[in-house]
Amino acid sequence: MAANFTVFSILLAILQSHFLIVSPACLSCRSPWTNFGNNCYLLVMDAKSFDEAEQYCQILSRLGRPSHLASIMSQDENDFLLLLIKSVYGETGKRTWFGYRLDRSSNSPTWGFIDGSPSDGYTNWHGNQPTGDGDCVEFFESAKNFLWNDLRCSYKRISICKRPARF
Ligand SMILES: [Ca+2]
Repeated sequence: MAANFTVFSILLAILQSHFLIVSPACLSCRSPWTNFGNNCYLLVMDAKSFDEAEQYCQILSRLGRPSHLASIMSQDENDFLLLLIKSVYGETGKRTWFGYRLDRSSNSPTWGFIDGSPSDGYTNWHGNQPTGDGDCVEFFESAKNFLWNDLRCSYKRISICKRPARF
């Protein structure tokens, strides 16, 4: 009986370790994508214009998991992206495109996330931004925060793609 119990314990341990290895959280983002919440993020280090950066992100879409320049819905998500960029570029980070721009399709232009996320909540503009000197938005490190600045979409920046994680 004791031997059977030992065998059972070993089998249980193997099963537990197996399920830990294949749990969805571990498979949700594959390198070089990084997981945060329900999404995966990719730092694209080739400097591109805003439109080039968005086109590149879209190429990385998968079935049911559209990829776009990243929307930023909270300070936590903003802070995560700052850490991601600092992990490559050091404490001063680097000026980076994300998926926020001025939509001029109506008579009254409005700022919005290009992945369609609701844009009536979180923003993190620097000082007196937006100053109206461009329709696209970068963020840059300032006082341990990652603040937003509008500028011309043709400027070349590194960028962040975002797509839903696998479940
Ligand atoms: Ca500006």
